[in-house]
Amino acid sequence: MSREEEILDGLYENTLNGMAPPVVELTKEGIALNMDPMVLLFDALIPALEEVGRLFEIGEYFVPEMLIAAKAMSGAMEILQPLIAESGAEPLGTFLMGTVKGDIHDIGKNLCNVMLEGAGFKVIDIGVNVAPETFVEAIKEHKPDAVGMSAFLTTTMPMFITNIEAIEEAGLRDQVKILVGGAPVTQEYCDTVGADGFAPDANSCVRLTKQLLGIPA
Ligand code: B1M
Repeated sequence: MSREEEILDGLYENTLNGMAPPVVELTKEGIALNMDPMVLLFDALIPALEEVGRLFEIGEYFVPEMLIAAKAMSGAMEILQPLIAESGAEPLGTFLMGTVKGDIHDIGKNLCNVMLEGAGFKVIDIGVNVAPETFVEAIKEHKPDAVGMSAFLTTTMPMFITNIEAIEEAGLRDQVKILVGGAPVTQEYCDTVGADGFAPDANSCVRLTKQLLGIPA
């Protein structure tokens, strides 16, 4: 097995087991060996978190295990983020992004932000557990071209409707394109809440944003 393969295996295993220090070390080593940050992300880190979710679902992992795995992944993301987001060009537009009220999941949202920045958007991240009035205030303040809302729980997905209603009531709906996403969200659900689009992953989030804003791919 090559050192690169060992690094991917090590990243997967250590993220799965929530071992933050080796995840950081292996990420740094991978970068030093010129491995593609996207390979580290999509071939090791994200699959590890998917497995964490599966183990949680079948009752082998509990919240603390999910939490330390997420922390381990975040350590790697801090290193990878600036490498993926390097751009330097004039922004294509401004994207305001937040996780809805009641929901504190942020890894998927952060990954979308990194890819959007990498594609040339200016991203304003208003964090997690974002109340409808905070979305409205942030739209007034930052005047984004697009607003992204993430929800990762079936119980918080209905906040999309509440947020969109608040944006409509504030008279801002026609000034922004609204995208929704997150693990349990579907195109059908997107259609029922009146968003402009749904993207299943970070790459499609970039593609869809460009499409909605009329920016060539
Ligand atoms: Co939570 N959790 N969690 N969790 N957690 C899930 C989401 C769950 C699916 C696990 C499971 O049961 N298999 C489940 C939700 C079930 C459901 O409602 N359908 C769940 C649960 C139940 C919970 C708690 C309720 C557990 C409890 O307390 N009993 C609790 C809720 C807390 C809350 O928010 N109020 C909870 C807590 C946590 C932790 C805090 C421990 C931790 C989050 C840490 C953090 O984010 N900083 C955590 C984690 C880590 C997970 C799993 C394991 C991993 C999530 C993740 O980061 N995935 C997750 C299981 C899973 O998803 N397989 C799970 C990797 C990430 C890259 O993917 O988030 O899907 P994802 O994001 C993707 C796409 O969705 C998309 O692009 C991203 C990149 O490709 N995307 C968008 C995301 N946002 C988008 C926006 C867009 C477009 C695309 O446009 C705007």
